[in-house]
Order: sequence, then C-alpha cells, then structure tokens
Amino acid sequence: MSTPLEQWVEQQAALTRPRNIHWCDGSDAEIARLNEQMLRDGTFTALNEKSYPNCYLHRSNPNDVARTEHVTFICSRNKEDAGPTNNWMAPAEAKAKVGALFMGSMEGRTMYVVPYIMGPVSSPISKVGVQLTDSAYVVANMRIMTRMGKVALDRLGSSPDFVPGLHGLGDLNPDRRFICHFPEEKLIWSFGSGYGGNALLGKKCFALRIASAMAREQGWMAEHMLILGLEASSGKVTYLAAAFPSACGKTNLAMMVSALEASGYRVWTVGDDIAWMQVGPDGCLRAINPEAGFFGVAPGTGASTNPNVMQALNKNSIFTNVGLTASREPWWEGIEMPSGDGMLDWQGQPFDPKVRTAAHPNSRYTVPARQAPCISKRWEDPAGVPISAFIFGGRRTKTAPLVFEAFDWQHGVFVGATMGSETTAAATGAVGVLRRDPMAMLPFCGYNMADYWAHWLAMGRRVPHPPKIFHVNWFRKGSDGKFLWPGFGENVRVLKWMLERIEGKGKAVETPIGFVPAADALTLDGLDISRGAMEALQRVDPADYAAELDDTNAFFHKFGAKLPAELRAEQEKLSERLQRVTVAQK
Ligand code: OXD
Ligand code: MN
Repeated sequence: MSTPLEQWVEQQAALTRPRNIHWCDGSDAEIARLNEQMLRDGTFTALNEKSYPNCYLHRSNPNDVARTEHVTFICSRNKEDAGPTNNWMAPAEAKAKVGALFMGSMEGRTMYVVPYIMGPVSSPISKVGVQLTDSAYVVANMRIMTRMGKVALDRLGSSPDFVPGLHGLGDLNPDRRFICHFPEEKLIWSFGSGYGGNALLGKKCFALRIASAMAREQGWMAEHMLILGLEASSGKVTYLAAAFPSACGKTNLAMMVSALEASGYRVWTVGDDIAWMQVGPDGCLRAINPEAGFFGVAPGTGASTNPNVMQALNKNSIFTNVGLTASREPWWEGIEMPSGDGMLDWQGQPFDPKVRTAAHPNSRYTVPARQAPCISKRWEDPAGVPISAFIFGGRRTKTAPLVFEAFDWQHGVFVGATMGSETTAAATGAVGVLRRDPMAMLPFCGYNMADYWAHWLAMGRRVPHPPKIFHVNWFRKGSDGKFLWPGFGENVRVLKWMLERIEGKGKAVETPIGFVPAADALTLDGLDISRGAMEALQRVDPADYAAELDDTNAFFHKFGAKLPAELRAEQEKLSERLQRVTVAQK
C-alpha cells in the first residue's frame, strides 16, 4: 500500500512527466553530487575554496530576481476570503490555468522530492512540508533553509499530515509565472520562477501564507517576524519578536552586535524572518523559528553593519546575483572590502558602475543559521522561547518617531494594522513608495487581512500574558536628507528601554500615539548624537498623524463591514487624542 505522500508524488509525476524522480535524503553525499552537477551545467560557479569553502555563486535569469506580488494568488473558494489586499483566483481556474503549464513541464528533467520540516526536528510546533521541484538550485537552498530529507520523512511516517507544494521552473517566462496558494486544501503551486521567495516553498508560501491560514483555524500565530534574545547585565535573556517589511533590516537587527556590550547587553539570534507562536503552558506566547538558515539581502551587509553574518557566510553558503571578484570571492555594494580589478557583475559581465551595480539590489546569501556566532543557545528549543514584546517597524523618512509603546494590546493591534513602509527591492515594482503594510504581512497573509486582525484581537484575549507592543522607525531623516539615527548596533539602546518598560521601570511620557521615552530614558552614553537630532527623532507631530489618519481611513475602508469594530474604535480614539493636543497647542 502506498502512503499518501507516495500517491501524491505519483499523481504530480503523471502531470509533469519528469524523466527521473529523485527522493532527497538530505545527506552530504547527495548535495555533493548535486553541486557537481550544477557546476557542470553552469547553475553554480565555485567560489574561492580557501576563503569561501563549499560556497557557490548562482546567477539567475535577470527577469527573475525578486518576489512577484502581482502574480501571487490566494485561491480560496470565495473571493472575499482572500480579501482586498491579495490577488485572487478561483481554485478551479488556477488548477486549469497553471495545471496546463505544469503538464509535461518536467519532460527530460529530474523531479526532486524534497521532504522538509519547518521548525526544530522534535518541536510539537513544527510542521512537515514536501516540495516537488525540477530545480537543483532550489534543493540546495531548501537543504540550508529547512531540516530536509530523511529527518522529515522519519517525522512524517505514513501520515497524510504534510503541506504539499509543486514547483516548476517552466521556461522562466514572466508571463507564465504564477505563485498560487490554496488555503482550504493547504496546497501550493508555484510555476515559472526560481527566485527564493517564489520558489523555496517552505518560506513565504508555507511558513507565512498557508501557515497564517492554519494558525487562524488552530489558534496560533504565523508572523513575518525575527526573534531575538536580549541579554541584560544580570544575564537574564528576554525574547522579543519584530515585524518589519522585507529588506528593512530584520536580519541585521536579529544579529546585531550590541553597542552596549560593555555594560552587559547582548543580542542572541533565534530567527531573522519568520516566527510561529503558540500559547505555552506558562500562559506566554512561545515562538519557534521555522527556518534553519538565513536568506538575507547581501547589499549593505558588511563588517560594521552585520559582523555576525559576515563571519557566518564564509563557508557552506550560496550567493545569488552578487558580483564575483578576480580572486573568485563574492562582492556587493556595502561589503566594506575592496573588490580589486577584474570583477564581474551579477550578470557575469565585466563590472562597469555606469551600466549596473555589481550586485543586484536584492541579491542574497543563503547561510546555515547554526554558523552564526550569535545564534541563541535556545534557537532549537522544541518548546519555543517566551515572547515578552512585539516590535513593529517600517521604513519611514518622516512622521514616525524612533520608538513608541502602544497603550495596550488592542491599541497595539491598531498600530500594527496601520503600519506603513516605503517599498524596497525585495519585490518587483517601484522602490521607495509609501504603502500600508500591516504587521509586515501585506504580501504574506493567506486570507482576508480584516479576519487576520480579528484573529490578532482574539489572540490577545487568549494569551494570559500577552507581549507588550512597540513601534520603531530607524529610518527617519532630518531636513538635510540624512538619517537621524545611526541604527545597527546602536538600536540596542532602544531595545534596552523596551526591556525596562517590560520590567515596569523605564520612564515614558504619553503622546497621542502612545508612550515615548522620557527625555533622559534612553541610554545614550558613548553615542555622538545632538539633542536637536534626538528631539527631531522623537517628535510626534499631530498634523503628520492627522494626514496618516486620513490614509489609514482610506485603507480601512477597503475592508468594508469586515473591519473589526475595535480597530474603528482605536481610529476614533486616536483622532480625539490628536484633536485634544492640537487644541491645547493653539
Ligand atoms: C524575504 C522577503 O526574503 O521578505 O524574507 O522578501
Ligand atoms: Mn521576509
């Protein structure tokens, strides 16, 4: 008798008609063979064996370098269940349209069966997925980003409890590219792209879009959040989870070398992109990182901005769309190392800054998390780590202060729901355009965002000790157009204030949008920042927030009657608080 997995693989093979089927065991011998094969067929270029042992460069098709949100679909039975912020396609239409593309698409190719676990191997919070793909590059990345192979098959046994994902490269024609999610069936179909966020199905497709739908049904949370442990001088570690849109510094924050290390404040990394959280027996939200690696944005990463990842990525790593120096080392803008002469750019052409940057702005490294010197001792704790605070943040040149704390859970959900951020190169489309990106989940929520907010509100009632909620903005600029806050390792100063608030100690003043640190509450010793810059960073301008209210009103309007009444009430309360200060100032 074949297992449900074997039956599904057989059906998909009948559709895609591969020449061979290879069941991945995740072994060293297997990946060595695949790497050899990719070196031979040009998918991989070997890097300097001395300085970057077991590392490879991959240059993708230049039309396939980022997530493609316009061809990402939620295929729920009812359009309303996808909501106004997702693209929707009826399941039958998606099956017909994309099924026709899959038909025979693996002829002459190998179909890899990639069983994987999202989360620590023995954690009850973890889940199994199985991806079928005709891309060896995807297999190599999945081996770093998940617990892949025999270990997952052993966990699954003959159970039908896995999330199936079918992935095919097709001819990489952007007009025949579809990333489809079937939340009722818990199924993923991705066709026509080899880019990580579209093709490593464990990541955005399963761990966020499908998992968010599962989490709502089952009473837990799947969030686009890093998880870090902040160690205080007492040695106690407090865990925080932070949601920022793509390419807004989650990896750098999660792996930060603290500017306050001399006073005993250190940061430990649990995860850099995704958190799965359940209510623990202690009444706290317990979080695991479902991933096993970091798929980080390379440009802007260097010894001063993220020394931890720089130490992690010089072995067993894959680099996608970066430059290649004459000594066969990877190079990107902001790496803080000389490139020397004779560098090739990410398209394999002699580097000419007049033509293009050396690395694509969304070029990536894929690195095993365990290689990071800052990895938390508890990063694979099967019970997860207890989360004491959530941090929301966006890339805002104006309006949002460095940090504020929400008044309570309901207000915090409103703060998350109205988050805005300027777009980045992680997705195709214009960069630097302000858009509302609730909880940094706009591209990743597998169902109607209004139902998602209702789920957040319900979780607040369900968790006996809910995390406090903060909002940060590292990106505010002064009138000279320069960033006001130095960011990176200095961000620990803001985290320290949060810790003090969690412990009921940090001093704060109330503003219409929430509590901000009192004038002397942030530890600024050793930091060269003027009083004027600090004031500008922390300014809450009622006129800016009134404009913000109009924008969020228009955004909320899209959700019609589905918008939770609590969020409308928070909107009104904010409006009243803003009016009160405006009148008082007159
Ligand atoms: C990512 C993204 O790759 O958010 O993490 O795009
Ligand atoms: Mn992300």
